[in-house]
Amino acid sequence: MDYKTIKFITDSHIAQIVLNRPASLNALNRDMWHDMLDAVKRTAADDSVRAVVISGADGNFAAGGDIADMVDLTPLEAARFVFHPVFNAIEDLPVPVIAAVSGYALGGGMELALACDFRIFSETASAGFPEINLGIFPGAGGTQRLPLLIGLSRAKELIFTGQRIDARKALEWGLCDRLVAGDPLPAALEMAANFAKKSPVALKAAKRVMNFGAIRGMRASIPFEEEAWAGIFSSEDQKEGMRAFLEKRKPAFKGK
Ligand code: CO8
Repeated sequence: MDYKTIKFITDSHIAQIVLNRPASLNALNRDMWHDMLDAVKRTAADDSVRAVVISGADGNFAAGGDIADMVDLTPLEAARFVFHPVFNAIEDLPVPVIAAVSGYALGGGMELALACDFRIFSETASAGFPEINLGIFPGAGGTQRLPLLIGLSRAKELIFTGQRIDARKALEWGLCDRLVAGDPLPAALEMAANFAKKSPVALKAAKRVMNFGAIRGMRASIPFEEEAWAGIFSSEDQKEGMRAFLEKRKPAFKGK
């Protein structure tokens, strides 16, 4: 099946999802929400798939949620835009999921990578959560998954400052598992092919059991995150932060 915003390929027991909106650095928009959820559901229903690789077209993973799509959302609309159903479905896939990250992995893009089991970065990748500079904060599981992965204070530092970190620091901090020179896709496919040789029964059981323990606390907190994240769309700061980005100027936040 052809999708508008992603490429979806299944071959030799490996499903590949390629984010494909290169003109906006693969920013995640509403169409991508639907395309990804459909591809993930098909993957979950396909017993021949033994591993999944997610990457981005044209040298970037994803520069975040699509700001043009979000700027005028009301809190109710923001609650529907948020990508929990897609990212939770990725995390719940019974088989291993590997993010091959090159270029930018920012905001919702990095949150997508966090929902995967593994993250392989190119040496030139750049990661972070710049939402604070837009008058919002990560709203697609990032406030919960990031501390689980790198610890609470480093997670707060990334989210409170909005700074971008390079791939070496991402490796040092545990945000990525491996660095490769050049395109990380071949290394991710090789890892996936190795998983595909293992017993699918044992591997699926191991993932299910390990995720169950790790995510129970996080899942209980996501509705709270969603309420707070959607609520911020009633603030002037959110409108100002996003409009300033789209108008290519610095935001002037008023705390309202
Ligand atoms: N949304 C929409 N468009 C974007 C985005 C984005 N997140 N990122 C880049 N683009 C567009 C630019 O507007 C530009 O379009 P145009 O050519 O029409 O002007 C094009 O992509 C290329 O970008 P730049 O010209 O800015 O490229 P640079 O190389 O100069 O800069 C950057 C690259 C540094 C990545 C810069 O584009 C940038 O800062 N982008 C925004 C990053 C950001 O703030 N991301 C967080 C977004 S908010 C978020 O992710 C929260 C979502 C939580 C819920 C939803 C989950 C998915």
